[in-house]
Amino acid sequence: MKISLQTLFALSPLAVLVVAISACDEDITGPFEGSTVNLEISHVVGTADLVVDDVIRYANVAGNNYSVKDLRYYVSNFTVHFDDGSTYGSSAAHFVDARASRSETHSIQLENVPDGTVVGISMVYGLDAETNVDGALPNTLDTADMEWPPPMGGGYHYMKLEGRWEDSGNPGSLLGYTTHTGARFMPSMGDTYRHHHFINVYMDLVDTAIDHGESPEEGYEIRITYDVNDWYEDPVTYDFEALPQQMVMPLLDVQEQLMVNGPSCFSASFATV
Ligand SMILES: [Cu+2]
Repeated sequence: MKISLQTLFALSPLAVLVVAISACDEDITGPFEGSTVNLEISHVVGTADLVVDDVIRYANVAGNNYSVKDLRYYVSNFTVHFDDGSTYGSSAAHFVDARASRSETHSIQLENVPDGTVVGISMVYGLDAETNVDGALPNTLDTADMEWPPPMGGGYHYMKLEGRWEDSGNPGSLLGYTTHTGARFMPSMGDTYRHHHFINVYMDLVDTAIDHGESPEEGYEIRITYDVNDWYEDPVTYDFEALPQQMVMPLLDVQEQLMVNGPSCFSASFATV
């Protein structure tokens, strides 16, 4: 859906929202100029680096052998947590494509982070309710590809994870899977409200001081490791063979299962570079 800016301003609550989103880098300002923290995401499957292609390289805890030929997603609302309980963050949403050829999407900068002792970082995997609105994200090819069908509620996919898997009952035969997550609102299926399936993720960090004053030339980096295999375990075992279909967008129980498994996909460590 395309809306002109003028139309948006006519719908003023929505306009305020969109302006807030497009100005996310400015939404936390002040006279203090803190440190820039680079968030660097690396994608792995267990102990192996993720290779995005159509080769069956991986196995999950249910015993499904699978490939990952596509992994694209949004992360948003990065927030740094300090030892005194204070937080600092940005509501910005970031598109990530796990392919090595799109590694520029694997680095996210958090600007003006104040001094303090950092004990954790949190984020939303996907988009929160305010951001997951048609037209809210910049109009790019990546964005267009992530749109969620209007008959299923509109907005955007949080994740497109696709590949093929080996059917154990039929060795050698490969079937496709499309693990797409997002918010569902389908009155025809009985929905009386929008089912938001975004995931709140909190990653512990070993206490690390950010000190802008003493080492302004130093860059701080938080390395986030995203293990794709953890979608399939902890706490719920996810088995391709047990699913009624691999296109899981309309399946509330599968979306909810992915929601509870998602947080364990992520861990973080601090580095000074
Ligand atoms: Cu989809």
